[in-house]
Amino acid sequence: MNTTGKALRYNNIEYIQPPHGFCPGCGVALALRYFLKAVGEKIILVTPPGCSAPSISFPKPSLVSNDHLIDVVHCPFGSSAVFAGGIKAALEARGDLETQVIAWAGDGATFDIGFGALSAAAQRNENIIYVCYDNEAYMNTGNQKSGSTPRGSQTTTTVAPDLEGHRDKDLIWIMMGHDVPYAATATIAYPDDLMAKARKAREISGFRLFHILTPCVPGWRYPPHLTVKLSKLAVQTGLFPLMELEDGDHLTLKKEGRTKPLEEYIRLQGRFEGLTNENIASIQAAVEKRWQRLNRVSQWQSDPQNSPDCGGKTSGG
Ligand SMILES: Cc1ncc(C[n+]2csc(CCOP(=O)(O)OP(=O)(O)O)c2C)c(N)n1
Ligand code: SF4
Ligand SMILES: [Mg+2]
Repeated sequence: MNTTGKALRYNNIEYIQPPHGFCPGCGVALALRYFLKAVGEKIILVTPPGCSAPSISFPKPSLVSNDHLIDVVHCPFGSSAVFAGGIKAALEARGDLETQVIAWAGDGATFDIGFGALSAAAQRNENIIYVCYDNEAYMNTGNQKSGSTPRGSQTTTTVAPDLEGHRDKDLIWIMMGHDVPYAATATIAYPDDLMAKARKAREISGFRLFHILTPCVPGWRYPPHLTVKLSKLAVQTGLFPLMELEDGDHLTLKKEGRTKPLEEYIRLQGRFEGLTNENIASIQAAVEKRWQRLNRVSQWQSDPQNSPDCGGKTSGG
């Protein structure tokens, strides 16, 4: 599936060379593989502490392009966006307008600890691509809850899932409030869609953000062969909508394909162990609430008569 409708232009080069440190079945490794296939030439990757940083650097640097190592900068945990913005500004000052600087940060580094830096870089419209690879917890340190951990999921810091007290943090919605040129969600179950969006983002200047769902085998507690299936189910159950945000507020929401019950996704993962049908119904209600909010925005744009500004009626002059 390719929701952008654009012809694909990506290559067959493998930019991640063994040995690398990702676990078998790691969703982050697949996301990075596809992302680099789309934008792998002339890049600098900035990555904070998290699973990616050690996995691409130990036992040896493993990101390779055209027989040379891709430049990777390991930055402090809370500063990926501003670090990348600084590098891009320095390149531009030296006359290099071509090299893309990509921040590649986990959900902890994005939703929580790097949130201020992310917001500042987005507001300044720094000319970078920011990717949040989201495995929905602090996985490199053993699965602590992050601002992206879903309702009902167990972590080492949330023994009893707090369903009623939980509040979501919607990264694309937050980006809408920053008037960014481009933001998109993607999953590794739809690589054509992911790569087409990455190619498209490469052609845009200013701040661009990706939110990519990346299942984690030990953290989500499932067998490694289910990584792609879970990524697909997250979309098919409506938990992780595929969408694109352009020019600050033009939201394209992929509405087709919501065909599966939430339970099918939840019951495959040990992190949701013990949830009752009632619990799942309450998660479903939260999913519907989010869809209603996203739908309202995408409908205002496709049908101005539905705009809250005109009370659902044409003004009539
Ligand atoms: C300022 C700071 N606090 C804590 C840590 C310890 N630390 C290293 S990786 C990590 C988890 C990162 O989580 P996330 O950003 O979600 O990436 P993931 O590990 O899930 O890939 C933590 C807490 C650190 N390196 N620096
Ligand atoms: S712990 Fe999870 S996110 Fe980290 S490398 Fe392993 S599978 Fe990937
Ligand atoms: Mg994480």
